[in-house]
Amino acid sequence: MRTQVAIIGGGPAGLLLSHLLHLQGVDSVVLESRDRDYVEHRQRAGMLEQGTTDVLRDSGVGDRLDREGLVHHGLELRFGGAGHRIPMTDLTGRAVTVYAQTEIVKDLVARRLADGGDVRFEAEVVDLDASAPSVTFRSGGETRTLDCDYIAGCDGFHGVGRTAVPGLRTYSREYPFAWLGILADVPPSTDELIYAHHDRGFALHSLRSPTVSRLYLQVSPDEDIAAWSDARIWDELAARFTTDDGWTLREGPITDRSITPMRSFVAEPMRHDRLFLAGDAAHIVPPTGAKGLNLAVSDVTILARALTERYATGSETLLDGYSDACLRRVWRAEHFSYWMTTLLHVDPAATAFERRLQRSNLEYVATSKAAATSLAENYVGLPLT
Ligand code: FAS
Ligand code: PHB
Repeated sequence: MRTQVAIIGGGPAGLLLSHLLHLQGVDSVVLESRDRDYVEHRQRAGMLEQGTTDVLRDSGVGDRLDREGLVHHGLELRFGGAGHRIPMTDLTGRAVTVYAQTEIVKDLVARRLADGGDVRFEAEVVDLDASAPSVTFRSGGETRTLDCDYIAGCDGFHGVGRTAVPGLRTYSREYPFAWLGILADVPPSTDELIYAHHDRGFALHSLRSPTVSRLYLQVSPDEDIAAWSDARIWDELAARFTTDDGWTLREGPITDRSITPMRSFVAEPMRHDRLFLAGDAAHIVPPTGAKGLNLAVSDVTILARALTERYATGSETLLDGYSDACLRRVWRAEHFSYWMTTLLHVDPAATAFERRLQRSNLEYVATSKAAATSLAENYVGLPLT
């Protein structure tokens, strides 16, 4: 088998790359180890930067996003029994959109297949050669080889792509907490996200639609999810969102729950020979800054431009600059995600002095226009240059 670009992984990064390349007449094959149903229903991100919605809309897969996405112009920081709104659009002129990652994946799979795209599910890549280049995958009990000009490793944190880069430099931080995330069939109790800092721990009220809420609780990294009954989850959420003015949290049936570890991770370089890493395959951010999915989109937008230039003009200038171009944006998002995480979570090992500094930081962001603008600018996302 042969194609121009072999794409490992059918998550948002791999599917969007295949779509953007198709629009520029560049062929690709997407190899995804899981089945379609699993990939389309795996609960993950839900907050889109302005740049991400622009890329999806401009590339023709934004119709349902425009119909069903919820545009937000602000968010709330809640601590000390009171809420503090950050008016992001007033401060930056840009907005964010709530639209679940599951829906983006469904839109991209449907569009790729409608355009005659070669997206193969239950096709696990078991080996790759970044210089040949070629990938070896198992599908339907057979082992096959796909020859190509370039390989895109869009296979997430636990994929094979990164293992094929010799001399990789990695940078990481593990956090002493995790997130217990739930999906609930209850109308959201807020029309903008609430990031709550409470002595009992962090909590986030997000949403998926006017009838479905998405909420997160800070728990310990080795938390046993079986120890959390629905009643305990709602009680703990209500406690952490408490305000002096008696704000109430609506409760309802919980339809999905999971625990997500919190880590920061960056692998450099994001290119080795004819192999290019993108998305979670190269970097992980704690979800507090809502950057994971958005970074995956910016990586493949930069990679699609570089591959398109290569096929259109023969020039490899943008390909040679790919890793540096992505890493500038990655480290900005890493810092912002680390900063939001340490601003809002309770670190069990923090000293009394550090807890007071954290409180002062929260009050500064809630009262200083300059500090609020910095948060807003990073949250809505810096323009994709
Ligand atoms: P993905 O991990 O989405 O996709 C990689 C794909 O490659 C997967 O489908 C996998 O099955 C496939 N694959 C792996 N190995 C393969 C192989 N050998 N052969 C073929 N295919 C292979 N971000 C937020 O902003 N908010 C959140 O709430 C949030 N929650 C998250 C919860 C979890 C549990 C995780 C892991 C991440 C979460 N994120 C969240 C971040 C998330 O949105 C990621 O940034 C995003 O999925 C990255 O997309 P991809 O890079 O495409 O990787
Ligand atoms: C989500 O809606 O899943 C979400 C939103 C914002 C975050 C993390 C997750 O920071």
